[in-house]
Amino acid sequence: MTGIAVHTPGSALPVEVEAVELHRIAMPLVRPFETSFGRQSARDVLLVRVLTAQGEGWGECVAMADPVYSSEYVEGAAAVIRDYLAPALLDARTVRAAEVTSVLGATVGHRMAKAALEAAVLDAQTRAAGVSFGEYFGAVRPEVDCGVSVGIAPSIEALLDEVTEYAEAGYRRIKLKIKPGWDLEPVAAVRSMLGPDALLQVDANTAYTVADIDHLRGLDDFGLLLIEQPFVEEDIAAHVTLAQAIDTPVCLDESITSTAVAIDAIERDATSIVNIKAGRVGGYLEAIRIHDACLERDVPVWCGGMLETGLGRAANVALAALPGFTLPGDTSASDRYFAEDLTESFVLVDGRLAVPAGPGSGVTVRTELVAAWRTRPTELLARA
Ligand code: NPQ
Ligand code: MG
Repeated sequence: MTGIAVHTPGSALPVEVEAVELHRIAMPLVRPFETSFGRQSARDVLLVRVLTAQGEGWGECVAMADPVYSSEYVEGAAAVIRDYLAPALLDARTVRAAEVTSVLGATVGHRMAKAALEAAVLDAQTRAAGVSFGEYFGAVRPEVDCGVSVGIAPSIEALLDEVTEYAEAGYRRIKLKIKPGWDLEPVAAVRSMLGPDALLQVDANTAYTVADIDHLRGLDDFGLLLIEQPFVEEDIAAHVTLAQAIDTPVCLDESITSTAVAIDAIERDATSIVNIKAGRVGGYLEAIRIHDACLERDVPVWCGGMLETGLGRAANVALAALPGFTLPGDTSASDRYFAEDLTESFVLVDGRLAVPAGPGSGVTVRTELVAAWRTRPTELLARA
């Protein structure tokens, strides 16, 4: 088990929240990213800044522009923060990051929106205490092994070119996005190009049904680390059926919305590896509880990614430094997605990214870029 900030009692001091700001920006992607739910060519990002008596804190909301990965989306997240979550936080006045979930508890769901607020409070609180996210979370390593997620390509040839580029950059694991009509053939081609020892996995983002189980069994020929989320998020039973039918380990992403759901899915043998994304589960502190529950049950975990800017990436890298994160994450370098990052850029060195060591998230939001990339006026939310 890891303990939150066991060695740093001062990091648990609360902050006094005075205002919340919402910032909307658009960042062009270096290449379009295609998954079974669509093709993205820019990242529409909602940033949250909390102003507290102890200093500022920034958080990134990972919701996408459209509700296609999960039910949350950027406009909806901004609305629920404006109308429900920020007022609750401002009403509480004095709050610790560990209390944010209960302060926001009257609102059901909206985990990505809640996670962004919790991250901002966490940043303000740990910055004020001079403690890094890594220290606060219980990181056990100074850098983390990185993988890369590769979108659906226009052709096998284009896919092999893209994978070659990432392999040459030093990524320690390749993940291929798959969907019906783009699965066995691209996976076979990449496996034969990389050789038998390369770490390779696939992610279906819910594109299949139980009728596809016989077909999916064909993936067993390719020595994959895992198949991620083949079926709809609510259908744990379908994943149990697949896990019984296939040798490739099944790993849930979209389905895992809380520690309780994670434990249930593990106990039912629906998932033998877990993808942890803080946004999907309502925050970094819930993500750590899932990590702890998995570690206790010998279930390996890895850190997922949502095309975060350097701000969210910094927190993900700190999370991925916890002991149970034994598989490379989707914690790719800044240049995998963006020509210029919102913070200091994350650079791959020997297939790894360094865990930021400075206070809070350890990175600085470049406010001149927030201004340059802004797509909506800043919203200032303060006590009435
Ligand atoms: C996944 N991420 O593991 C996701 C899903 C995903 C790195 O594969 C814009 C914003 C586009 C968020 C595409 C990776 C996205 C996105 C895919 C998240 O399922
Ligand atoms: Mg996924």
